[in-house]
Amino acid sequence: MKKWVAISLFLSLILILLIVPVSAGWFSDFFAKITGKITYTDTILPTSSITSISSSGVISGTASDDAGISKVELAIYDYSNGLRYDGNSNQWILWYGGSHIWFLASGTTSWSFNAGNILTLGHQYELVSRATDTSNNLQNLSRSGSTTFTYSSTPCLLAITTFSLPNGIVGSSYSQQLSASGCSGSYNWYIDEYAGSSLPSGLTLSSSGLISGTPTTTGTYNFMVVVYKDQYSYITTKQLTITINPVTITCTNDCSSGTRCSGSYLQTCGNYDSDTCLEWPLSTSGLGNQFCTFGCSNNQCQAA
Ligand SMILES: [Ca+2]
Ligand SMILES: [Ca+2]
Repeated sequence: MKKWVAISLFLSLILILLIVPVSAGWFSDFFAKITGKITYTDTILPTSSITSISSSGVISGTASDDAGISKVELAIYDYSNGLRYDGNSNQWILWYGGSHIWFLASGTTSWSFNAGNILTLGHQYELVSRATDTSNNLQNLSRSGSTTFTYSSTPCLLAITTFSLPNGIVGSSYSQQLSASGCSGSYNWYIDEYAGSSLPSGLTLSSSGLISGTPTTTGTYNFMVVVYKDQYSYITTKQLTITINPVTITCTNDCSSGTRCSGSYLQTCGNYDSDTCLEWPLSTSGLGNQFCTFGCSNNQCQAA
């Protein structure tokens, strides 16, 4: 009988050990769901790109996100007339600058907009897309799909596909090739130079899109790159940034702490030059030195 009591107690203990954590987890999850304590923070922004335009004016593209896309919007500019399209009133209005006027495209991860009835043959357009994810995050506009095209029987989309550039270091050579896609002919690149748009000093952009040179000054530099093809028939721009960092000096500590005698001077371990490491002061510099009137002995100034 005692044996059965012991076995049943043992089994009960195992059962409790198994059930309690599971139940606790279930209850806490269930409770958290009711009270909304489990909150998922969606920090990944959606992206979108414009992939094609058909001869009938149907613009298509894609969008992606970790949580899902809720909508894709477009903004269209008619460069030939200085107009922008107001998708809400379905009319072209004068473009005096200012923010984009967004209107909805059809679809989400794969989207399209039939612009056939609003485009004019021979006109040049700029097209921008932006996606919103299901957590209501907007696409970062500096990474938005942006392209230009001339509407013709064989329209093509020109887009800059370089979104970011690596940092550089003062005094070290730098070389990065910019990239673009779409349309026939060779790419021609230049920097749109205006106040606040310049490459780091020491760097240049070649007409083939190579940023190269040796940076001379630290800082973060924003600039507008322009690419065009076929005598400016196709042209598009993008804002890019390069950060130039200072030279990182690598060094080793010649000492860690304490003092020592050097001739008749008592020296203190410290940082006496331009690097970040510790060293003994130069005996001739006198920096950090304490004169030992009666000379040094056993790493100490000698007594009189
Ligand atoms: Ca997201
Ligand atoms: Ca030093």
